[in-house]
Amino acid sequence: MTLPPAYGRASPGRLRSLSVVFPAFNEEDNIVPAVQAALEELDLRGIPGEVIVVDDGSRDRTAAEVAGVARLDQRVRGVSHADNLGYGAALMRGVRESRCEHIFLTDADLQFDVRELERLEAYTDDYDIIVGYRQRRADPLHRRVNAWAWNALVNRMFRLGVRDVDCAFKVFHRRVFERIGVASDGAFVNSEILARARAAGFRVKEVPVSHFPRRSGVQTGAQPRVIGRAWVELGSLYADLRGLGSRRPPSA
Ligand SMILES: Nc1nc2c(ncn2[C@@H]2O[C@H](COP(=O)(O)OP(=O)(O)O)[C@@H](O)[C@H]2O)c(=O)[nH]1
Ligand SMILES: [Mg+2]
Repeated sequence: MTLPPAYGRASPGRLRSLSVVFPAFNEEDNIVPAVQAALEELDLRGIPGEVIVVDDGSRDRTAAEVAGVARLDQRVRGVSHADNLGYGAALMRGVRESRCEHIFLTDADLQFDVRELERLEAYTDDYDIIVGYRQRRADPLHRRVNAWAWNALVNRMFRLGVRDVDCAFKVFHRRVFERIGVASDGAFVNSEILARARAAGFRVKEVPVSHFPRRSGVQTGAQPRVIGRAWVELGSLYADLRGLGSRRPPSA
């Protein structure tokens, strides 16, 4: 499938084509409803597009479930990592696989309502990046407190200027990823993308979105392994942006 960038309606604030990217780790109960909701949204709004699921070494039936829906709808594509490489690695794999003019990065765990894409779409003509922020975050108190501190820290260190860095409801024009390179394989990826995009001068708009409790599957965002990796990647980016890094900056 090749989608010409100018395909579809030309009215202002409308998506001409959209790649929906779901990173998924052990989401066998959530992934099919998540993909179906995305397809319905594309259909309802008449947006040509594709849905890409990056199964990041899941040990459950996630990949098989995706293969099932992909057989029924050719807009759906599943790619799998043999091992669990991390949230950032999966997200960026999805970006590399994507072919549409805009890229919608969201989660596969049904904690967001894909129908609220319309709120972000309204700004796609005037901004390169539109990010959601969770009006009322449906996570346990300790997660909300940690997230508040983390947001304050990364905003200050990298001048991100967004109130909910890790809100998994973001639309990017693909020119952003053609310009910036991203090195983080873990959960720090959201901060890195925004820091590099801001530094490159891309325009960012924030929009409120709803958030719902996870009904099935296990939340991994607060595991010590995930948090430890985010701290290491934060240090790498800081060193890189200050020109102290021993590693080469990533290429786009
Ligand atoms: N690719 C990848 N995705 C993950 C990993 N851990 C979680 N995810 C996905 O990332 C999204 C958010 O994960 P979740 O555990 O709910 O994080 P939280 O909402 O921040 O607590 C879901 O779509 C998960 O399937 C991982 O190790 N690799
Ligand atoms: Mg979640």
